Amino acid sequence: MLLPIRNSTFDLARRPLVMGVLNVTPDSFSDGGAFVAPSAAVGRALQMLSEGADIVDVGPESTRPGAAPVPVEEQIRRAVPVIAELHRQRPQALISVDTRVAAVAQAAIEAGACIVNDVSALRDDAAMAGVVAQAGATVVLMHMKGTPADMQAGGGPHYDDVVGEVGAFLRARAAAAESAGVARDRVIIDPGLGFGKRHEHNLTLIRHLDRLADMGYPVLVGASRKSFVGKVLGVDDPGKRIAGSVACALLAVMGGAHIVRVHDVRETVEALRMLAAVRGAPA
Ligand code: HH2
Repeated sequence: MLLPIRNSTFDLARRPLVMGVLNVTPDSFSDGGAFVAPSAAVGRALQMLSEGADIVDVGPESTRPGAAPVPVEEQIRRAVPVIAELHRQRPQALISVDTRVAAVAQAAIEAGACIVNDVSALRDDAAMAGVVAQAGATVVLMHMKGTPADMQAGGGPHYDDVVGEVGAFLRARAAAAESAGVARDRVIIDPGLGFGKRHEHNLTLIRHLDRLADMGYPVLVGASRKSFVGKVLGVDDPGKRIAGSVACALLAVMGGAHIVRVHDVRETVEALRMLAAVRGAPA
């Protein structure tokens, strides 16, 4: 499967891509506060690129369960200097912005971002699809049931067939993006692990990822350090969920995922290189 991003085309059948998480927030669930200073954030981005990240995903708003929305100006103030400086130092690097707000996406694109990672799948801001289409940006459409404020209330929502329902939602959101002018080949879909899902739903989605991969869009999976990993392992500290997270990234790629969104880039890249070697890919 081919994925154009900016002026390059990536052959996702040849190699999955690794998206490194860079949260420029004070309150993200696993790395909140660590990269609020722009220089620390740019340093972390450069480190992730040197460890083999293909994309750096800059997030100015935590979407952890219960998180409150962050005002637009504050999101721009957090993200734009980091994106601009990273783009200045590494003009070829693929930078994504993790936002649900069109004005933030627009400012990020002007600063050098080429991917909009919208966990609301273009639903929260009516202007978002137009911003993506106009810029020719690539967009990540993620499934979420509810909002970050309420999605895990009572342990999470009910599904009769979680894979089928997530797939139908993503198909509808991809159609909406395309009718707003986003090119079909610039759309990436994501089951949204941890976003309005009970424990078993997250595991079921990873087990049946092939059904989402069969939809014909590149599939991105973000399992990294999430609570369901901690729950399986009995590990409360998100920073100590690395092995479980790497296992999920491998399982996701083996199940058909094309892009994995991770905090622990070096470990994930090494695991994926082992997978490629065993599968017989050229070194
Ligand atoms: N997960 C998080 C944030 N953004 N975007 C996509 N496309 N897929 C995901 O699974 C996803 C995402 C949550 O993780 P993190 O960014 O580490 O935490 P926080 O939202 O607290 O900043």
